[in-house]
This record gives sequence, C-alpha cells and structure tokens, in this order.
Amino acid sequence: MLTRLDHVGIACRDLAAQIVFYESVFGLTVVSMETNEEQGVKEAMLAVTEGAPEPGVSYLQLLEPLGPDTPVGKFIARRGEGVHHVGYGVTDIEAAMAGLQASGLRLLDQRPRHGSMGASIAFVHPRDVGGVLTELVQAAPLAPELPAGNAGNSN
Ligand code: CMX
Ligand code: CO
Repeated sequence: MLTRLDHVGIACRDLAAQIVFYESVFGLTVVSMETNEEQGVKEAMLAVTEGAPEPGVSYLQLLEPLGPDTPVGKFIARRGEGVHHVGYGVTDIEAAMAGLQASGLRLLDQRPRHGSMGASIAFVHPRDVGGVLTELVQAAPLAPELPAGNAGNSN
C-alpha cells in the first residue's frame, strides 16, 4: 500500500528561520511554499534528493501554524517544536483509506483533501499508529511528457 517515504513534517514557530537553517546547514532547497488555510499552516517543502520534483524524491515539510487553534499550533503548545507527522506515498488514496478503515484504523479525513504541490492527502489518528500521526499522499499527476520529436533536443 505504501510506495515510498514522501515527507517528514516538522512543526516550527518560525518558518523563515527554519528554512534558513536547513538550507545553510544541510544544503537543502525549497521547492514549494504554500499557505494551506484548511490545514492551518504556512509550509515549505524542501527536497532531500537532487532533481526534485520527481517520483521517488522525498521531502522535509516545515510547518508553521497559522494560529494557536490549529493542529500544528496545538501540537507546539503541548509538545514544543519537532517531528509532527510522517507522510507516505500511495498510488490510490481512496483504496488506501478504505483498506486502513477496514483494518479498524480511524481516519481523520472522510475524503482526500488538498495537500502540498497539488497532492491529495488524508490523515490517520496517531493513537491508531503507535503514536505517529500518519499521512497518506497521492502525488499530483506529472505534467505530460514532451512529444518524442522534442525530447532531448538541446544543444
Ligand atoms: N503526533 C502524535 N500524537 C499526536 C499528535 C501528533 N502530531 N497530535 C496530537 N497527538 C496526540 C496527543 O498527544 C494526544 O495523545 P494522548 O491522548 O495520548 O494524550 C492525542 O493525540 C490527542 O488527540 P486529540 O484530542 O484529538 O488532539 P488534537 O485536537 O490536538 O488533534 C489530531 C490531534 C492528530 C487529531 C489533529 O492534529 C489532526 O487532525 N491532524 C491532521 C491534520 C494536520 O495535522 N494538518 C497539518 C499538516 C498538514 C500537511 O501535512 O499538509
Ligand atoms: Co504533511
């Protein structure tokens, strides 16, 4: 069901400062910055593998809460900054959700929601996954390939 480790979500108070830290110390690159009102976050995706975005690349997702009464705001108030969730790639999110529900796990979303970079996402309650908030991620379809005649036509 799980095809790859898509990202690790990290809760932070100051997104801009955390980005500078990961860029300068670990040499990571920001590939996407978004505000997701539905999830209550301002967030950045940093590619861990060179050549992103591509299938198989994994990311660090830095999350700053939009307010105290959001999932990440409550998490920081209770536990401080740090690892918030793990996101796994799936090829068919609705099938994965149905399979987990059939196994008795509580889904936090009854239908897929909008995630970073056009992905469809859904969360599983941490109490049903050994204390780990778990996210399913079905990546957005890739842009169509160039026609064969144009591919690799560089000088
Ligand atoms: N990881 C592990 N455990 C967590 C957790 C987390 N991130 N957040 C809360 N918990 C635990 C609490 O410690 C508490 O455990 P105990 O009962 O053992 O004390 C329990 O979950 C609390 O459950 P709750 O009362 O339902 O807690 P919250 O109201 O804080 O909600 C949760 C927690 C997971 C249901 C909520 O954060 C949620 O719906 N998350 C999914 C959406 C989300 O996180 N969006 C932001 C990321 C967006 C993205 O990745 O794109
Ligand atoms: Co995430």
